[in-house]
Amino acid sequence: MLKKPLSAVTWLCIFIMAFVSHPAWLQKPSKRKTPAQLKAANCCEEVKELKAQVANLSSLLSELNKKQERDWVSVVMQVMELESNSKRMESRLTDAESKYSEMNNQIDIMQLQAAQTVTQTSADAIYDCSSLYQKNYRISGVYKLPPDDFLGSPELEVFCDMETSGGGWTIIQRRKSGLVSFYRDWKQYKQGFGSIRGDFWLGNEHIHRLSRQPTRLRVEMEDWEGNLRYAEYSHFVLGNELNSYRLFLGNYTGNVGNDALQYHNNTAFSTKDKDNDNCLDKCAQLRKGGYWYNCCTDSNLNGVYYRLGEHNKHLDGITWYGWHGSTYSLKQVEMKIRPEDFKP
Ligand SMILES: [Ca+2]
Repeated sequence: MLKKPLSAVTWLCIFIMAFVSHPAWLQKPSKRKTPAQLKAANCCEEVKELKAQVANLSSLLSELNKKQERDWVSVVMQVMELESNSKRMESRLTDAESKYSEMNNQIDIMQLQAAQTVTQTSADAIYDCSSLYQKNYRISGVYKLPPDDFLGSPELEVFCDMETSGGGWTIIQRRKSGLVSFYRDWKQYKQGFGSIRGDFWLGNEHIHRLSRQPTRLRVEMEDWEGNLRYAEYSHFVLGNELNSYRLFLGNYTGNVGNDALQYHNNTAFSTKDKDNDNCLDKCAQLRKGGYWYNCCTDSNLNGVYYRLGEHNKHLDGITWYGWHGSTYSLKQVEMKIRPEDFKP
């Protein structure tokens, strides 16, 4: 009887059994490695490991860089936000300041109206030299103006010119002896200084108060040859301290050649410690006075008093460019004011 050939399934089983018990039969026979080859293989492993570490570090570094960049952008954004906030605050402050100044002006006007009411109802109200003149005080000299509750003004000593061009003038500035320095600071110009019978500045606060009613300004000058000239201006106003005692002038009339005050119109007051001029220079320090310096002068009535012989050598003297030029310092000056509607 013929032996039954083994079925395919049986062969497969034998093959699997053999593979499970001797798996090495299927693998390639391993070659024997030399020591050099082993060393190279180890080295290769180390290089691979190092490369992996380097790659790790690089990615860490790039992550850090990105984070730093993000932080930096956030800091810049914060700074920009702070800057815009501070600009907003600044503009709000400017708004508040201008509103305050406006309110102040309105209060000034109300006070002036109240004062005028008092003047109309009280025959005794004395406001300035012109009111003294109307009460028949006709001699030029020193007078005491009583304090005024409505104006909030203290008792004030003034020098009245009751003769020139009809009289009634309150003198706000005089230069004639050269004994008083006019190179003063803001506070001194605000309050006034000097001697009422000699050289003096009445004080920006007083001049501001006196010019709240429609006022005229008259400037009288004398040179070292004895010539007399004058300049007169309608609508003279001195702003309040918030407006840096800014000067406003109307039309010029007079006989002093060219008008040398118009250049200073609509200009703030400057002193050696407060530079409000329209110049990079500090005009008050260059011209050694307190004045409505523009950039810098066409006149310098509060400049240095120079005596004969020295009077035509300096730029910081008491000058009026329209008459004797920029280096001629005058012998005498008087600035005086009175109400626009004054009638002698
Ligand atoms: Ca300046």
